[in-house]
Amino acid sequence: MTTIYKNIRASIKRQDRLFAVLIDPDKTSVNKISVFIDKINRSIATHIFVGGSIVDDNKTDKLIKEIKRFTPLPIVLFPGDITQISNNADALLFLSLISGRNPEYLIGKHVDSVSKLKGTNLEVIPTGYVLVENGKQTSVERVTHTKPISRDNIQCIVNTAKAGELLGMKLIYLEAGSGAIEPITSDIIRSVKRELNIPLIVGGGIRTIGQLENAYNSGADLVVIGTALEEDYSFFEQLKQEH
Ligand code: 1GP
Repeated sequence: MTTIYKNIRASIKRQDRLFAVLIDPDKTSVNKISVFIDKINRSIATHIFVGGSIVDDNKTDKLIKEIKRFTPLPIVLFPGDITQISNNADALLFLSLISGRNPEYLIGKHVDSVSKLKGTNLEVIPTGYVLVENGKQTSVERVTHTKPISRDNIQCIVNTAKAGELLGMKLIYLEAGSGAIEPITSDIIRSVKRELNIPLIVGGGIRTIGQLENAYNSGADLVVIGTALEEDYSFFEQLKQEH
């Protein structure tokens, strides 16, 4: 099954804006999830991403089962580790950290995950994950022992994203890091988008409607917000669906 990716491509063709709320199982209580999901359901969200850099074993699976009870939205794994792979999700961003040079996060974890993936029905979407420096060290850097690409080196960011596409990846995810001080800049998004023929995801540090709009207007096809919504549910008020 390749429904989710096909739907992403079809939505982009229609010039729809895609929006994912990121839920980090380590920061989210299963008991309170229904209230959060209700807010997501009433918002412009088209996808729910689930994952985090460091998550205790089994938390992800339990949380996804609970999320599914309350929403029809597709649940896409955005895993920091193999332990976060859950057959209860709909799809998996099979992330390769192409901004870094740590073989474990380029191919090692992927090889290790194969036997686990064999037993699932997950739609696996190969995704080039590009970490861009944002002014402070992110948990992705700490966990993966990789350096992000300097935000001033736009050519290197563009070439990295394009190399991902040429390697056959189906999505590129430009990441400033969860809770980043500065989101990915318009210049970077625009420059990457110009060269890409595959959908572009942008996330990290987006806290305002202005920053969200800016990401779309610069060329992001799907924007991800986690921290800002986790910390302040009232932000959902500005993300309501228009009826
Ligand atoms: C992190 O891109 C996501 O991987 C979302 O970042 O938590 O800063 O919204 P925030």
